[in-house]
Amino acid sequence: MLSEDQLHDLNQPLLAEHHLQFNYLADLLARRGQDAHSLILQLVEFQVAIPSWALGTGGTRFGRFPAGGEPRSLEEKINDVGLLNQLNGSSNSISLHIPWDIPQDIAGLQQLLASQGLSIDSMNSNTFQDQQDQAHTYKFGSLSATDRAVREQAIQHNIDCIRHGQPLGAKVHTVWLADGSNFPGQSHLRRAYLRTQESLAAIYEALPSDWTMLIEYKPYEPNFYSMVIPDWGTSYTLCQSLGRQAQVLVDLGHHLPNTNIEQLVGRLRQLGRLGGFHFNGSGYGDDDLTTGSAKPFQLFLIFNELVDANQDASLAAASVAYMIDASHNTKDPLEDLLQSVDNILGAYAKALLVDRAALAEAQDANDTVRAEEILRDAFLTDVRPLVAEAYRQAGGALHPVRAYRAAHIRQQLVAQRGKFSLSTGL
Ligand code: RM4
Ligand code: MN
Ligand code: MN
Repeated sequence: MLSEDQLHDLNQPLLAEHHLQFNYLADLLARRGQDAHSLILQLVEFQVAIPSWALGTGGTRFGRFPAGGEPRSLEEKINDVGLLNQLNGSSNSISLHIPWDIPQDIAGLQQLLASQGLSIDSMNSNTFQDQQDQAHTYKFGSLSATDRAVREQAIQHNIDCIRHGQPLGAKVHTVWLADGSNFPGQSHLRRAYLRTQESLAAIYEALPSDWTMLIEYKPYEPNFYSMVIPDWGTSYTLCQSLGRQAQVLVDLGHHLPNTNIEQLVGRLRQLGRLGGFHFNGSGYGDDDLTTGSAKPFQLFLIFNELVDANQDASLAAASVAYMIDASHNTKDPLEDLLQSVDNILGAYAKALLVDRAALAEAQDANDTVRAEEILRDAFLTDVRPLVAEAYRQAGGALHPVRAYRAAHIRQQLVAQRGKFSLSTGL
């Protein structure tokens, strides 16, 4: 953990320049009728959960290059998220994947979470890998399997995830289903859907009344001919059949190239079924790169839809769970997460700047150029001083990545945990 004094000292050399930039931006925004301080409050409030499996280096199927000092236990993973949250004040919860993170010492974990000001975001089930002591294989699917015993095992695993999360205060269960088929004819497509629906209904039945069940979709991988839940439409129909506590989860990397993600986000929000996000960057598919690294404009457009919907009085308020779902091979995973959160907050801040009244006017008048210019004005505003000020007001570092490096955090983690410690995950 970093001390308050350390954070203060890390910020000190950056303060003069920060004030200069912040005051300039605040004045500029004031001229446009926007109040920097109320924007900052919204940024401080915005929290992005960190998945336990992003704290170690993720590999590709070709190789893995560990960073050193990776967390070896759930406790160490929580400590890493605590560190991130100290640096940016924007990551106050952690998502767990079962069985990678089966909680053992419940009282100890509760205490650790409380001492770090963290909570558990979501429980995530894993029926895409076989575990050693498992009776039945998921080679041919889990919730959609033709064999009832396999389905029952997968249902039970999901229920166990919920049970593991309850004493830790989790309120969300996320299902990502790897089920599908690799060859035409291998699986009866409609029946696979129906079996999945039935299995999900059994899990939903066990869901506590104050929990949400998030259903993720993905068009390909690990199955390449068909995935049982390939798209948001399928996920949406499953949620509809389950009940109000079931919601669609949008993982930015789970779309085919060129999908208009912001549009489907808007649709789901309008339909009252947008339950959560897995943020990551993607060039081709499930690449799990740093959020907003290659397509910052797309990330901005997604936030633009979210902010627009939130300000639309005709839509019911939605509680959307925001999480990063990334897995890095080349970067220090903690630096990557700090960058992702930074890009997410930047996109959100820019979306808050959009002049919505002027945009609506331009849209109604079919003034294409004016409408696009309004979005560009917001997108091209350098909001970094706003985000930095939000970090500072939350007690964090003006520049989290720089502070992380200046405090030699990775070196300390390597010294504590060793050069070859490996975190669970992909
Ligand atoms: C999947 C999906 C899930 C995540 C696993 C590890 O591609 O994104 O959300 O739990 O990876
Ligand atoms: Mn995901
Ligand atoms: Mn994924």
